[in-house]
Amino acid sequence: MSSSQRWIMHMDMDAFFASIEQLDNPSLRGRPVVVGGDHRGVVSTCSYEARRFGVRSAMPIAEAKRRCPQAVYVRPRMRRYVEMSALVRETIASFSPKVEMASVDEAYLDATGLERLFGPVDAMGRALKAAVREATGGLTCSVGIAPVKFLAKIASEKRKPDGLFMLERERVPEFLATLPVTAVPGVGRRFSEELARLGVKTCGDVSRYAEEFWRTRYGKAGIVLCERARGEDPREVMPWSPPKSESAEVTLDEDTRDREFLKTWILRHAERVGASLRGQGLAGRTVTLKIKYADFHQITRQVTLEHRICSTESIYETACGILDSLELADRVRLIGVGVSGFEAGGPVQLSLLPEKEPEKDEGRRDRLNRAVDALRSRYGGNAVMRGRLFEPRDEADRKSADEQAERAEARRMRDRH
Ligand code: TTP
Ligand code: MG
Repeated sequence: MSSSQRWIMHMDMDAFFASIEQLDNPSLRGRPVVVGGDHRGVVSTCSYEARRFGVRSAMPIAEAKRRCPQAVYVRPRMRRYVEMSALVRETIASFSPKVEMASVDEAYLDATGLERLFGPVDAMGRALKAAVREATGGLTCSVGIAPVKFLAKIASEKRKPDGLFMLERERVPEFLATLPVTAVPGVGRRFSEELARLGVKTCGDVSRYAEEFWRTRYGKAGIVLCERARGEDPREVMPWSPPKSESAEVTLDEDTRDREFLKTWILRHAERVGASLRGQGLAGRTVTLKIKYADFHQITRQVTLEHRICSTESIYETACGILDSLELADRVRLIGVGVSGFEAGGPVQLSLLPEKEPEKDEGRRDRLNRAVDALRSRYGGNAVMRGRLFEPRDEADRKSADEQAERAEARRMRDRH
């Protein structure tokens, strides 16, 4: 067997939130534990002990209580889970130069050509499982190994919990022959119903129709289905690498010296840059204002803050501060705002920052901003307009904003999945 065979490893933590609760509170170990019951009133996840009673993720808590009244019901502690997620990421990073965290509790690793370091790829899988268990103080994960990404993910489900399943290249055809099309990423309920009407239930069934049929009938989705059904998945493991900066700029329709007007653009830029940073879990210390005058002369001015920011308000305030300190030499033709100076070595988890005042404040703004981001991604870019730029004034307002932010956080975790 050639050592250059491509191997993709997928690891997924077992009952992630619930296992952390059991780890942190030994009295919960071996017992049915259900995590959830926030405002949405649904199960986030539950321990394998609770799954025996038919409790599942996304089930209403009330239904879970009917099925398993004896379970211990706990509220999610997102901050702790994110912290654990970062620890898992650091641990598995030592196994391959190409690691892609695909959600809070799962990752792909490119395991190609690493035999000299770890031995055969299944031994590497076992070593990774042991490393995760040790680093976390006892959490287990399941590992799937296959020649391509989507098969590796399916493989990691096969022996859950605490399992390892390896799908060798030679066995891929027989594996696909009986694999339900619903297991292929991108085949949702509607598509699978249509496929069922065509008599296509398994990946093996897909080849009953020519590729041309799939292409003309379903376009891109049809081609992808054909590829996956043949065991092909060209997607690479995409290691995350941070951008150096995030910025937005605009060339104005008419040159202007109107500072208030320029500030409306700063706000829009702050909104865009902030949303992008938050989406990537980034925050930066340096804010840059770029201005091009009517005569095309261009200047940039930077401010470096003591703490990292990513909220729209903080970016806006800082960039406006720079503008206020500027003597405008001419009418302005272009205005841009950028944020840089991200912490080296990976995404910043604002929720994990020590609660120093400025960053704590930034944390609250961040949560508020995320609520807005979530609404936008759900209802479109213009669905939420900022009626006011700063925090809610009184306590009641603040509470509801915090609640909203928490809800968005939960949705974000779910959507990522
Ligand atoms: P999963 O990996 O889907 O579930 P799990 O780790 O709890 O269990 P398994 O052993 O089957 O992998 O999701 C990871 C975490 O994401 C999970 O612990 C809680 C959270 N989550 C939700 O909050 N809502 C959901 O609907 C799902 C599916 C997950
Ligand atoms: Mg999991």
